[in-house]
Amino acid sequence: MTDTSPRQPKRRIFFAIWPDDGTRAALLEATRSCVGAAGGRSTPAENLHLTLAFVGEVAADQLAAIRAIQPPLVGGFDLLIDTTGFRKRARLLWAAPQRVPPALLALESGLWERLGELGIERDRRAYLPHVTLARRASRSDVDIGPVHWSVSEIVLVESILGPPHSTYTVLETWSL
Ligand code: 2AM
Repeated sequence: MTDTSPRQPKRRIFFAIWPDDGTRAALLEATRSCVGAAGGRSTPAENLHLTLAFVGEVAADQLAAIRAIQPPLVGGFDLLIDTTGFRKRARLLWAAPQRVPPALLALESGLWERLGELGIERDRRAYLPHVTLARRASRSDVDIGPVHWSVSEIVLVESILGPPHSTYTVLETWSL
């Protein structure tokens, strides 16, 4: 018998802040020596981003509902990327703001509130906003110059896993 309800292919998605060309160039410039010193597999320039909410794999109907979300309009804000860190187990080198703006946290929690209404629960890990610079890296203690990142929109992104790297496609953009 023909299966009339084929399994929907799932898509891996997340909400993020994506740098514009100028911010991306500044991030690259500020982190070049740090990434060079840490070795490993550096994030391709076009993949640099800061994740707001990682949703994971969703079916088509769930994706449609997520695309229709109205994110909390917290207004534009500035991020100052001025530190780096290292996640030992994943050997992941990241850059981050030392001071996390309240608007960023409001955005993240507001998104999860809306996702919760769609039955999507967040994982329990604390939110640590960061830009992944390299994987399989070694620890680097090189400081980075501050990068001013003016945030005025957020995006919903689809991730297709590599190798060698994930490919990211912006599905939706919202102005803050
Ligand atoms: P990472 O770079 O620190 O691994 C796309 O994969 C984006 O979602 C990346 O920014 C990635 O963060 C993040 N991500 C992947 N899996 C995740 C998970 N289980 N929880 C939170 N963020 C995740």
